[in-house]
Amino acid sequence: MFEARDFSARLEELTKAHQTLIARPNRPVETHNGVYRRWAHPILTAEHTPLFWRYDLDPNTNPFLMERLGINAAFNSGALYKDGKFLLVVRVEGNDRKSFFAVAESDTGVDGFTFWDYPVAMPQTGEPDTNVYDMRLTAHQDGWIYGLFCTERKDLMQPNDESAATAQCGVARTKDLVTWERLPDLVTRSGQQRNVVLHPEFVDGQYALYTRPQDGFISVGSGGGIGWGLTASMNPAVIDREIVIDKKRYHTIKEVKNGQGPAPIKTPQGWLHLAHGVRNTAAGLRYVLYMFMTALDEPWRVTHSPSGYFIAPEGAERVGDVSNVAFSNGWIANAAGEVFIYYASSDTRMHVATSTLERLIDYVMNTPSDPLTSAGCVQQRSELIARNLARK
Ligand code: M1P
Repeated sequence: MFEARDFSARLEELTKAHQTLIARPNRPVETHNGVYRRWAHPILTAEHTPLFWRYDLDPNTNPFLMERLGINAAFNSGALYKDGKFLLVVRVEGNDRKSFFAVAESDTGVDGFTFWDYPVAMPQTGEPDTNVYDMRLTAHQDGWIYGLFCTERKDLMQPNDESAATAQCGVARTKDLVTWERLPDLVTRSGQQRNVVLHPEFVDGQYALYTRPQDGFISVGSGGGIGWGLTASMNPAVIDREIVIDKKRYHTIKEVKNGQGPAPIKTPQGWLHLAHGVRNTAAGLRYVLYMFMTALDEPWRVTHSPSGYFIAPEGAERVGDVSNVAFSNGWIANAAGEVFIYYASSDTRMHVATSTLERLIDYVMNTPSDPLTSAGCVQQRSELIARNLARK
């Protein structure tokens, strides 16, 4: 049964627990692989959302202080550093399964993330969104901050299947993450789109987008791979020609599908990319993160492609609403060359891992690529072993 507590005592208890959670200092995990360090605590969870989003705090209408509008998850966040704050545009999902965007800010980038009072009121197009998620933020050369996200609607071609959906790329822009101007959805020749990301600079005087063409909602079919296309305007954004620059490939971490993560980071050596790759297993799909680099003057041309995954779900990260998923659509590189990699685990919570540009460039440029066969991998590893043993 319930403990006999009055409304105000229970509210005080809830408030204290919430404040303690938000104020909990984070710390880097001791062991690391030299490439990045994970931090011990998730930086955002459903429990981090304000109590006043979830509870009716009026004792007259909610005498039992019940949670009225529960939050199920906080994950897949876009990221931006602005005016001295680390800002995440978080995919928050209610118990009703609908996602929405909400901004959380932190002074440190690794802890203290606090949600702004109100979620983002995203304007609609003529075809309202049923569900929106996974915003990629790009501070573009044109002066706007763009948010590209997935807009999901019922698939009207399959009227008898209530689970049939279509995915397209929604486009919005802002100067402050508070007021958003909604632009028309991206138009491409592909049936559906998800994981679309705006490149931060003009290319040949045009806006450049990383795309993820797909035939179906979950299955990419003959599509898949990270695509690339140019559009003269973002209002509307129309891509006539889409090329695949990073293909899905048999018996790799991206054999089923892949998708660009956040917008790439410019470095003197090339554009650093973070992406997710998906493979099939007897237990379902497994999502991991991987990196690659493209040429500075030709951001569509892959120059370096380290083998295997960069981050895979580990320990408690492996379990959640959609288990065995690591997903990232946000990272921040600061002026000191530190990189904050924001990733979600199992469609449930947000984490941070930190590295430096120097280390990530070294990782991407000097990690050998995937030999694609067991024999090739044995040879590659044996060469490493031989070099190391020769040093003894
Ligand atoms: O459930 C795992 C991920 O599935 C989708 O990613 P993709 O389009 O690559 O399959 C997205 O719905 C993403 O939000 C989710 O984390």
